[in-house]
Amino acid sequence: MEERSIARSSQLKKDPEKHRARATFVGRIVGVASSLWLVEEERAYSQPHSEPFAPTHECIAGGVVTTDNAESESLLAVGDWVEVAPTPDDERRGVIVHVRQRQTKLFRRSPTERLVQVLAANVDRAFLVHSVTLPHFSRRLLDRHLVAAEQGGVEPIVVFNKIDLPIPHQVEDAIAYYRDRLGLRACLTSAINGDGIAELRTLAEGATCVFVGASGVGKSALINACFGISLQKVRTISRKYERGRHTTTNARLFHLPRSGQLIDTPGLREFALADLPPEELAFYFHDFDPYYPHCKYLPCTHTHEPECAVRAAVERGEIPYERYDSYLLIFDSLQQ
Ligand SMILES: Nc1nc2c(ncn2[C@@H]2O[C@H](COP(=O)(O)OP(=O)(O)O)[C@@H](O)[C@H]2O)c(=O)[nH]1
Ligand SMILES: [Mg+2]
Ligand SMILES: [Zn+2]
Repeated sequence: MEERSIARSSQLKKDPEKHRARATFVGRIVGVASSLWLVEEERAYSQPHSEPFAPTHECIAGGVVTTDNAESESLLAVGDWVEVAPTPDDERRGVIVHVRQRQTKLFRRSPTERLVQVLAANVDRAFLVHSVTLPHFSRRLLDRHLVAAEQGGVEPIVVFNKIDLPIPHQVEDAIAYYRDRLGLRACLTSAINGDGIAELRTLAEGATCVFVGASGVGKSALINACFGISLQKVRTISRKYERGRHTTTNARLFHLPRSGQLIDTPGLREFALADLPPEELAFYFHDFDPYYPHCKYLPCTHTHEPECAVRAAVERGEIPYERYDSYLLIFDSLQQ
């Protein structure tokens, strides 16, 4: 969605209250269709839902949109709470005039712009969806997902999907490591035979949850399985996903029957971390925590310093080499 052309708050420092006073309701962005933002009214959140969708207003971002969020972030994202002014003579339409402060967010570095791209805003949990095979499991991607979730204040839940297929040994080891050693909440699922779906649904209850993961891991299939109906198109794995279409804007929010929301996001070809100085990366690798105080030179980046306790732990096999390797790769990418 074209948002760079939209004037932001700086123009409006003079009289922001007057600008916002045009709004007649508060709503939440739940998706996008034909370049229009779909906004549900706030009252849709106070009642249980019999349908996954509530009625929406199709909104444009007004000529001027003020925001409580940083200028370096996406102006609008699915999950945002926005203030909307009506369009004369058409109550199903509207103009977004203001974006409220995001409480949490899941974000990455935009692959095309100098921008922190918010994939979903105001989410409580992130289901980090990885398939145990097809496409092959990537520890490095999971490590980046975990950092991003913590950065944005979102609780991570690792979903290992496609467990109906044979699980490679290294993936078994990884599952044990992330769940038992790192103590993360993990869920083993199959959208095909229904394993783990009830648990997934329980974990999503009463919260706003975003599903993120590479293309083809089964996000849409899992969401469909949670609802028991086909809400989202499930792609055939053989089809190449279209290049250049990694906007977040076809993310979509659905209401669970009792309470809670699920947000599906499109498969992302890249997931680069944003807004993270390299020297802070180690603080997100919690298996380094017990060793860090014993590094000789503090602060220590655990990359080249002599008598580094983290590196020693890797050499003794107490931290898996793959985990440290992924740290080094992310560290390098953050330095660029
Ligand atoms: N064997 C197996 N295939 C799955 C499972 N979940 C999804 N798939 C298949 O994986 C492909 C991609 O699924 P999709 O939901 O579109 O992935 P998304 O890109 O993450 O939304 C489809 O062919 C699905 O049928 C699963 O648990 N087991
Ligand atoms: Mg999908
Ligand atoms: Zn160190």
